[in-house]
Amino acid sequence: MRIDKHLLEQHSEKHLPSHQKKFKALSSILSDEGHDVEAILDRVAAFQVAIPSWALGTGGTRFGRFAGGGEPRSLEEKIEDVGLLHTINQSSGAISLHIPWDVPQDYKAIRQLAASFELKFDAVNSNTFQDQPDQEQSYKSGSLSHTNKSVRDQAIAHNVEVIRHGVELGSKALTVWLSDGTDFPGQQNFRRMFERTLDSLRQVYAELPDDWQVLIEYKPYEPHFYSTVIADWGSSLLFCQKLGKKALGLVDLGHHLPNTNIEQIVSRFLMEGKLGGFHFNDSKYGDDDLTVGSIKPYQLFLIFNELIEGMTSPEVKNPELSWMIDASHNIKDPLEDLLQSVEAIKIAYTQALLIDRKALEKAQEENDATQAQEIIQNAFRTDVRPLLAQARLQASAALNPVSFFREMKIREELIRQRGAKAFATGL
Ligand code: PSV
Ligand code: MN
Repeated sequence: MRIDKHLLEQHSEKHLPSHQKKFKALSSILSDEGHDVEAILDRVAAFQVAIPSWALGTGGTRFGRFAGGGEPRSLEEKIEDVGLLHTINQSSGAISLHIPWDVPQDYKAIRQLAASFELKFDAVNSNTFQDQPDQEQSYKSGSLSHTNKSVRDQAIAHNVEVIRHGVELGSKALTVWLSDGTDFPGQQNFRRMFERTLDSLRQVYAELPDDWQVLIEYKPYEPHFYSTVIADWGSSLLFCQKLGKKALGLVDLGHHLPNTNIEQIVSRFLMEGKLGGFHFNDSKYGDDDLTVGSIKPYQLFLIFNELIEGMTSPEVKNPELSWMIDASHNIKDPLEDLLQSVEAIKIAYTQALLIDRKALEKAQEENDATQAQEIIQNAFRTDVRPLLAQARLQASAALNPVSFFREMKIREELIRQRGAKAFATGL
């Protein structure tokens, strides 16, 4: 489904008077405070968040799946859905594929389709956490860490195949999330599992093109409940340091134990020049994969505070980051949820841009905790939504993405085209 530009213009015109009032008020306050509003708008417009191909359908939970209808049935339709999002918000200009859920058949056609929506291919993801029908060895007891070399070899070969698909599409990174772990004390030797995984990852790393990265994701539990080989940021960093320059850590917000100080982890990774990217989502209990910013928007803002501090400090030398969403939907329309998630990420980013860094540094030097809090919360409590809307207006996107999606009855149209019982491949 393609959106006619005129419909976006009509929508924006309708909402323009109220937007202009808000934008005028905010930009005059920000200018008085010494901010360069034009420069902020440029940064907001440039900030793009990749959409995971597996979040376009309702993922459900292990207790059920309530399909909303009109889900994309093929890789082509997944690209069309991300193209739809990008047309609406001009902020979702990339798609992240998961192999073998999204094996491209005709690279040229897939590349052309993505380009027609101005989409790039973000990191490609390997999957050794499920067995495929045609596969010889089972991953029941692990993949890259398995005790049996044949299983490890199969998992290595799969990762290399994923790199090949990515190269054909123009991706520049492989994301490895390893579910390998144990469920019972004594089940495996921790050190040997680590060593076998490192040996396997070295073989995958050797196949990376020069301009590629491998992003190493960590997760403390699930699907295994006693130990995970890459359980935490320390383990991820260890693998990255041992593998080399092209290996970087990936922070999935849902992959931390409750109350973990994720912003400090971000700062540590950046300090070592080893932060590769993000999987954004939100959670209350575990890897809940909820809409970004729906539960802990302050934490998200504090993470962006560290990101901007690190990315703007001359002493921090970290490569460019991959920004991705990793979410699952059960009751919300996936496309509406993704529009809300991208908005939440950009709100946190924009608020963090407003932090008076010089004043904050002074407060920190003077051990003035009260003033430090005043400074960061002043930025956090600024309603920056008119800046995001203005950036969208200037990019010919929808002033209000979710209401545009509803006004245009996009889900109804997708159901009409694809059917009420169309299921996305993936989770
Ligand atoms: C695992 O929970 C994860 O966060 C990894 O990124 C996977 O690739 C993704 O979710 C989909 O299962
Ligand atoms: Mn993830």
